[in-house]
Amino acid sequence: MYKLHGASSSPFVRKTWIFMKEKGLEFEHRQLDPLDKTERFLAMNPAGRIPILEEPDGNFIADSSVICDYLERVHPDPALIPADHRQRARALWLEEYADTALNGLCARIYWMYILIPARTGKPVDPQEVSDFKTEQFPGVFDYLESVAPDGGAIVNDQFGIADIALAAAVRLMDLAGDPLDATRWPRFAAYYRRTVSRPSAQSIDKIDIATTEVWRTTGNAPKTDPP
Ligand SMILES: N[C@@H](CCC(=O)N[C@@H](CS)C(=O)NCC(=O)O)C(=O)O
Repeated sequence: MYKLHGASSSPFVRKTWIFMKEKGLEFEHRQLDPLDKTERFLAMNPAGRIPILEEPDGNFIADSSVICDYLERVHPDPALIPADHRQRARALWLEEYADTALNGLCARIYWMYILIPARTGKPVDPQEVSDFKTEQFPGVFDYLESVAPDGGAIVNDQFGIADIALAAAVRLMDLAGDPLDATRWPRFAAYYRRTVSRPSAQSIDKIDIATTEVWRTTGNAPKTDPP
């Protein structure tokens, strides 16, 4: 059976998890603290980042985008990355945008609510959050609002990697307790809610919430599981 290594609060772990569930693949999840760079961790991924996929024969594959692309080739049904060249480029670009520009915002919100207070003992500063959103959110969320579908999926109405990556990042804001403003960005917010209501995404909810509680109370990720 596959093993998926990584702290489940990571949007990149979440993306890979949802992708594997949508494929109907069985796997065991192993917590792996991304900040605890043990020899074992660096042997799995010298870049010291999560997620890492462990194959049944002990082969390791790192990086959520590489893992998803690999699994798409090994398990082509159901297709989650379009075969058409142009649609594939669009889907992978949206995945990249989710992993970088969007994740940068959502992760910052998560840090402001969960990690910074846990590590400094200072409560969240609502003015700082509000200033950050006013300055940074429109550039990304106005764009996503303009491309979000009214119903269905974002690329060729075929659910896949772009929908998963976008939702995996935005979920950080739910976990932080400050969900995306659905009055300001109604179409994107409704589209996001459709993705996270899928069984594949709901299957990680409990562990995500539990992992966030560990970050909130200790300032650290859950301890790395044994191999
Ligand atoms: N491009 C990578 C990004 C992975 C990544 O940055 N993961 C973070 C956790 S969300 C990490 O492992 N950080 C550890 C570190 O930067 O030391 C992917 O898609 O897997």
